[in-house]
Amino acid sequence: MAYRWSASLKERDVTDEHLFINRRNLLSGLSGVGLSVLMAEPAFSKTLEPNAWEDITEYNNYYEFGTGKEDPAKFAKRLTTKPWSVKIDGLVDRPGFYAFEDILSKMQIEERIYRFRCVEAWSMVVPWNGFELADLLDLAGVQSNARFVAFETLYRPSEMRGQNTRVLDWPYVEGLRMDEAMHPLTMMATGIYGRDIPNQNGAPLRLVVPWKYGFKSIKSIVKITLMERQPPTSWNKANAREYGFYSNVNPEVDHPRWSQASERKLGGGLFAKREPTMKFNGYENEVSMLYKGMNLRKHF
Ligand SMILES: Nc1nc2c(c(=O)[nH]1)N[C@H]1C(S)=C(S)[C@@H](COP(=O)(O)O)O[C@H]1N2
Ligand SMILES: [Mo]
Repeated sequence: MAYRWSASLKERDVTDEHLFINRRNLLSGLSGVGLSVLMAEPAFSKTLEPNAWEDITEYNNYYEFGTGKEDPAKFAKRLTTKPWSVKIDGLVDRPGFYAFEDILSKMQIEERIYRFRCVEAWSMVVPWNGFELADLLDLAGVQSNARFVAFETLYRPSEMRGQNTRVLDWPYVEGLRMDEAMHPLTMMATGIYGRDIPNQNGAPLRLVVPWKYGFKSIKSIVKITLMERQPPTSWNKANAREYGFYSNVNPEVDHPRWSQASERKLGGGLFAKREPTMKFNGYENEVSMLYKGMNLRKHF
């Protein structure tokens, strides 16, 4: 528990439109483990109207299955996700292979409705099911000198046709700073709309970091490593000028090739109006303290 993130979440922070809290749980303890029962209830706000199942599962980025938005839905079906285990290693007390079924049985599955903002300036709202990354890391026991978390996607070219091309350096890798990883908004998703997460969305478990651009939310994770040094990340390796380590959603810092000031929500049709993008994707109250004093233009 020692490394669990604990901000002084105020009720006005957690009851705003972005994160609906189960009040009973909120009152039962904002300290320590109490944060793991932050619950997202069905959102009422227009801006958090969940997208349709089809929007969420038929328009994807998952380069292991091709670079087209329709490729993952077409080609991810043949991916075998049973059995599955996650290797947790590095600076942990209990390194080893954690079977997916065992992880599930130990985690408290909740539903959280999050806005999801892709770096390509589209967004959607997804009712995820899953658990906090912090709870998974607690299973392994994070050591005090760990400062970063590295993630790795499955490498299996026989089932992932895109891995036979060199469009990215495989396996796909991502990383978070320790406090980002322990933040209660950071989750491991195992479902959408109460159903198992489809292969194209990252079965059987993928990261969701709602205040960062979509590519940070790495899919089909097989390895998590706690480390002292900042780990490499796939998009930063592919193009360091365009993709930094932090990749926080920020309308004030444009991508070198396009504006990040606005976005189009999926499913609105051809004439959908663009909406202004919000700092930290609308989760500013919850996460801005993590970046206090940092120059976000430099650390983009
Ligand atoms: N392993 C892996 N994870 C990945 C990607 C990928 O190509 N491979 N694409 C990322 C990008 S760019 C986005 S926008 C999101 C898309 O998630 P979704 O298809 O569930 O909407 O997944 C991210 N996670
Ligand atoms: Mo993306």
